[in-house]
Amino acid sequence: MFKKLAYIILTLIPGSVLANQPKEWQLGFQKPASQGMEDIVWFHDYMLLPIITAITVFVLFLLLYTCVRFRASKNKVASTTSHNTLVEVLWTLIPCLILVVMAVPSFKVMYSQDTIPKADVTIKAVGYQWYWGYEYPDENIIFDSYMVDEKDLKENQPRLLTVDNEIYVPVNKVVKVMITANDVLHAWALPSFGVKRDAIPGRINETWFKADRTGTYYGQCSELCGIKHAFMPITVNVVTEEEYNQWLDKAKVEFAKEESSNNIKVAKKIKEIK
Ligand SMILES: [Cu+2]
Repeated sequence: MFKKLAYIILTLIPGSVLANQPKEWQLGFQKPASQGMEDIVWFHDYMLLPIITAITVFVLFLLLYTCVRFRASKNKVASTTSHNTLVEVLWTLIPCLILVVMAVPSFKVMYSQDTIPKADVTIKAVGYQWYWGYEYPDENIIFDSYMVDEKDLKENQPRLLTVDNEIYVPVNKVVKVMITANDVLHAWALPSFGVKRDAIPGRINETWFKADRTGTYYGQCSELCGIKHAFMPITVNVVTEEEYNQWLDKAKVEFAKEESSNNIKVAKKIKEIK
């Protein structure tokens, strides 16, 4: 009964509310779709936010208390006290302890982001001014991914986030992303997976995610990279293993590395010249 009701309510809510993309007047994060992002959300909601709120309220209370208690009309002769050992030790020690308490779960999250498990799928993402190039090195697939112009959008395709060639990954599999750039700094970021890494020319950064539900996920370049920085979105389709294999079969033909890879073209040219 409850499940049925929940389903009816869910179908009544417009798609945009449930979609994995930013929405108008959004507060907080996008809905997590990986353990990594769930850890980040937990850390933010149950560690950072309560501590920040408590400190802010406490400082505000101290300020107001001082303003009222020591106002000029009630406190004609000001105190000349300039030191108090106990208070000084406390206001050094307590913040230290708060930082230590925060550091423990923070390091845990950072460590899990940094340790890449054995990858099921490896993707190489290359930032260009202004689009992303993708490569599946194990599958000999290579293609470019450009933003779709507003006038060419189909129904339900979000503005500034839709691309012509999306990446496909299987659900519940470890996806390793190797990130680099070809011209200037870019950053490959996907909020629902809790992933953001700089794309640096001449260097490869690695990150990983394991999407735990299917769907279309949107991200953007997150490092100011020039005039069209805002127009190089990232679209990831998380699909079932079966659908992924179907896509692979299609992509191996459509995006075969031999035809589009510059290196191979150059190698062919050199052979011809010889
Ligand atoms: Cu960029």
